[in-house]
Amino acid sequence: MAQSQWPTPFTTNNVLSVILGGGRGTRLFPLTKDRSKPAVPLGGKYRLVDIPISNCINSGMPRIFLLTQFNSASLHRHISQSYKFDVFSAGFVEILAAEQTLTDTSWYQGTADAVRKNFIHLSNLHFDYLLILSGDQLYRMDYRTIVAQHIASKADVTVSTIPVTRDQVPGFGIMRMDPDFRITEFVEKPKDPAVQDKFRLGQEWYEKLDIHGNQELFLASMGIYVFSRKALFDLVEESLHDFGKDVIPQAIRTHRVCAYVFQGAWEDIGTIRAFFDSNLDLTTLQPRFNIFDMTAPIFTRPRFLPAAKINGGIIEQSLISEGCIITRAKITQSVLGLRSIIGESAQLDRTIVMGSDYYETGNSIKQHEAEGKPRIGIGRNTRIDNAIIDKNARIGDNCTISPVGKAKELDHPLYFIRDGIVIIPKNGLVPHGTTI
Ligand code: ADQ
Ligand code: ADP
Repeated sequence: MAQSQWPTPFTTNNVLSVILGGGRGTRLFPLTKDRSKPAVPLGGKYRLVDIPISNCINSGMPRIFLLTQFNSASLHRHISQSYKFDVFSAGFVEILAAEQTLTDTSWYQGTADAVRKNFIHLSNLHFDYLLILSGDQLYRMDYRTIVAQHIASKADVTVSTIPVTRDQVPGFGIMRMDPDFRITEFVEKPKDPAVQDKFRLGQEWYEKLDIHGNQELFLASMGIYVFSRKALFDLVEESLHDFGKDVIPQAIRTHRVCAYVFQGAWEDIGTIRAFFDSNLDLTTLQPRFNIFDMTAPIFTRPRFLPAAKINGGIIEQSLISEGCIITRAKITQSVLGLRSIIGESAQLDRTIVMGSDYYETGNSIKQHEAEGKPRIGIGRNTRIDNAIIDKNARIGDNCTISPVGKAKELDHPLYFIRDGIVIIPKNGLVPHGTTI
């Protein structure tokens, strides 16, 4: 893996970070039905937004704005209870939700518009460089290296990039660069193979970037940008709504825009399939993303929950979070979130159970039983595969939940299927004996 040739900058006090927390969140629906995208639970105990926030903190850049279209209660609670900075630190995480003002009644029109609409909040603070980050990616990056390259190369804008294969090209902004890493052409999500051909990474870059093999590669934007202060205010004009579609293609014509090449593990987790696969990958023997790397920990809300209690059963390659209670169940390649209750003889395979926000009281359980309704958690003898069970769901006894033999996309009063994965929504109820 090529090491950066750029020195670490002297200070990071001059960097401000903005996390793009999500538009309407349609690609992660129904996980975003009752919450904003940054608040979607990840890896059993984290939330999506913990990834870029932790990267910022670990990079010594703790002044963070989180832009979101919709500020859910769970997001607000999570941010205010997780990120409490010392009085002597300049650190903060501030949520800026799309707001209607007397002069502007529209919501964010896109990523660049979201940043521009918050210029008033940014311009009040001291910064020389603005780091713009996406809110739905799983990776670990020391942002000091990209900022250092930005400064050393005297760029106005630096775009973080990663080599990708041709099948991935239609999902990304793709670019060409000159020998000094200056971006000369940029096209957003090209579908036409003839256009794609023009952007194939030249062989001379393979040695320079220490890439082995002859695989055809393209340089993709990761949606992570560094802007120098003046370039930001000059370039992000009212008529330009998105960074990838509008601002970057325009900027390469008038400003010095450079590429920073990142070669670590990086995944976009903005769709149900990508989100599901990335969560399950955490359960493998050698996950692409290492949650156990304590040199750059992933921070989240500290909770005072008891250890998980396992009353027997078989558990293979799974993540079991704090506060779970599992009774003689079989759990394989699954992620169990906080306070998950798994009933006797249940079988879970390739399933994400997000857990629950609270433990149900004995009275509530009795009352539900009297009404023939399940308690929160997974019922006895229930079998589930390839599913996401969102928080506080009540899954009855003797149920079967599987996408096998069903449409890849489906809306049903009890559940949804997206990308071939069954999703039981937050607070959902699946009666005893149901087959899905
Ligand atoms: P996309 O991921 O398709 O492409 P986009 O939908 O603009 O871009 O989302 C980028 C980030 O901004 C996401 O985290 C999203 O949730 C957030 N976002 C979107 N609209 C928002 C809004 N109105 N308010 C706040 N946040 C918003 C981009 C680039 C490509 C690049 C890929 C890499 O345009 O060039 O290759 O990211 O993933
Ligand atoms: P976590 O980060 O632990 O997932 P959330 O912030 O999403 O937690 O939700 C936990 C919150 O759920 C607690 O702050 C608590 O206020 C709330 N809660 C506690 N008991 C109940 C209840 N009976 N019904 C609904 N919400 C509850």
